[in-house]
Order: sequence, then structure tokens, then C-alpha cells
Amino acid sequence: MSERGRRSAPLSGLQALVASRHVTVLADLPLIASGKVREMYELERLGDGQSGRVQETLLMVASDRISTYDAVHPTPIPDKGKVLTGLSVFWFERTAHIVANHLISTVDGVPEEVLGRAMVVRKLSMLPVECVVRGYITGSGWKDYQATGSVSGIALPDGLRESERLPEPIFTPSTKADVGHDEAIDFERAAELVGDRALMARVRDVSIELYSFAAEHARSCGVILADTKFEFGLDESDPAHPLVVGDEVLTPDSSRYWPADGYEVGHGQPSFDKQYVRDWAAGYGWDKKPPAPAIPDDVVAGTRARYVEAYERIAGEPFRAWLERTGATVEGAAGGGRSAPDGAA
Ligand code: PZK
Repeated sequence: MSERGRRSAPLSGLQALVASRHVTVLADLPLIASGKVREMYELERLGDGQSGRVQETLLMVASDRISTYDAVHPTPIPDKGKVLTGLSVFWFERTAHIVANHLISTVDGVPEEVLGRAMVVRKLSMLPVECVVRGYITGSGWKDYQATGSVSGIALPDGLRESERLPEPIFTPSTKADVGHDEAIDFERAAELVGDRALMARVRDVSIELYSFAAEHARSCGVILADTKFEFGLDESDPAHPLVVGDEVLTPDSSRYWPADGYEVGHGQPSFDKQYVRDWAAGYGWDKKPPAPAIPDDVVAGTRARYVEAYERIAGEPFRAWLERTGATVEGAAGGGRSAPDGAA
């Protein structure tokens, strides 16, 4: 094909996805789902030598894409995918006493090009509800409260102010909409959709326990975890622990994190991670409708620093430690170096 022909040939759907959205194509792996900022690939069935059982596995890959106001910017934030994966793994490891999770490995079975931002996970039968827990009244919860005094069928005290801490965390599930916004539902509707009220009660209780555990830890790091969203699935091959928390957990993309410093009720709070982008976008005059604008270099750098700060505050270790444990490539290294193994010069 001529140079000219190659350039003008229409892109296939996959090529367009890769070119325009910073999606990584991994050789041989079938892409089974692509979200705003993450991809899911099918992996080989993993033989379990211990039991002789086979486990179906997936590869979840976090990109460096960033969205604000539900629109993905064309400019990636370097290392964002690695920060979010590192945080998710931090929380999976520290909450396994509350509920089993789908994480298998961040090293074995992970292709080199996505080391540090990928997890091999167990394939689950996902429950058709999003499990939101709110400790503070903000966002759509604040809107619903102002309109009805309730959120997801839970009556709240009169006179709450925006961003106020709730007397206790509440479970406010929603449906997974294919397009557009998730719809808030009450517990009974969630139980209907799941088809098992006792299971849904366990999911609610576990969700609140996960939130409470994480919010207390975050608070000790100077960060408020205002709310968060979990997705659960069932692993029928593990009859002792069929309920498993999947997806990513307690990351800035699945949660609202606020700096504790400067927290004030009565108005919206700045996002720990995305506020530089939102402030810049407001000044720039973006109407918050797609397409989202390109982000200038200084705002990218400030935002990257906030993600790394979130990791270091919450995980309590240098971000570099995560890169080293996973053998990730370091973006800053000239020529795209690997992070030094332990003990290397
Ligand atoms: C699963 N998604 C959402 C969409 C993503 C993620 N452990 C699992 N087993 C089976 N299915 C899923 C999971 C998980 N987690 C999650 N879709 C399927 C999704 C797009 C990209 F990374």
C-alpha cells in the first residue's frame, strides 16, 4: 500500500480506539471490555496445581486517561494507571479480612508493557448493581437529599449542609447503565435485581465495613474518603467464600477523596486528585460537554504530582516502591528504563 493510501485508509474500529484513546493493544489477548479509563482482557485458563481445578482469569489494565465531568481528556496523566493500580492492590491486601477479592497477581501473567498498571484477576459472575457507600452528603446524594430528604430510600436528618459528614455511612446502590448515568435505587430494588435478598444484605454490610475501614485509615493520612463505589461478583468455584469484591477498590476514580486540610461544610469540596484539571478547565471556559479539551503541561504535571501524593499518603511508602515491586518501567527514565531491582546500584 502506498504511503498516501495508508494514511487515508479508514481506521478499523480497533485502530481508531488505539489511536484516539491511548488504549493499549496487548498481543494475542482478546479485549473483552473497554471503559472510559480501563481495559479488560481475557487470559488463558490458569491451572491450579494445588487442587487440580482451573480458574478463569482476566487482565485488568488501568490506562493514564483522565476524565472530568464524565468526559475523557485527550491528554494522558503519566503514571496515573500505575498509581490507581498500586492503590487498589494496597486496599485489596488490607481488606481481605473483610471480604475475599478477585486479585491474583500483579506480576505473574502480566505482560511486560503493562507492568505496574495491571492485575490478573479471577473471572466472576458480576452482580448487576453498583454498591455505593457515602459517609458525607455530596454529589448526586446532595441533590437527592435536597429534593426529597432521602437518598436511595434512606431518610436523613433535616438540616444537613452540603459536604456534611453523615451520622453513619449509608449504602446507596445504583444500576449499571450501559450509557448515561447510573440510576439510584433503594436496597429492595437492588435485592430484586440480584435475586437474593440475604446475599444483598451481606453485600450491603460488607460495603459499609470496607468503607468504614478505609475512611478511618484515610483520615489518619489527612484525607477524607467522602464516598466510594464497589462492584461484587460470585466465584462459584470457591464455595467457602463465594462473595468476592472485584473491579478496582478505593481508588480516586472509584471514590471521592478530599484533602482533610481545608475541609469545610456548606459548599462542594475540592477533589484531591482532579482539582487542578477542573480549576484549569473552568478558567479555560470549557462548557463541560464532550469533547474534553487537551490539558496543558503544567496542569498535567500538577495533577500527576497529586496522584503520586495520594499514593504516598495512603500507602505510606514512596510510589517508587510500587514500581520496583512490580518491575514497572519508569516514565521519567531516559529511554524508558526499568525500575532498579532491590540491591541494584
Ligand atoms: C468485569 N467489568 C467492568 C469494564 C474494566 C472493567 N472479576 C471480574 N470477572 C468478570 N467480569 C469482570 C470482573 C471484574 N472486575 C468488570 N466488566 C467485566 C469493566 C471495562 C474495563 F477494566
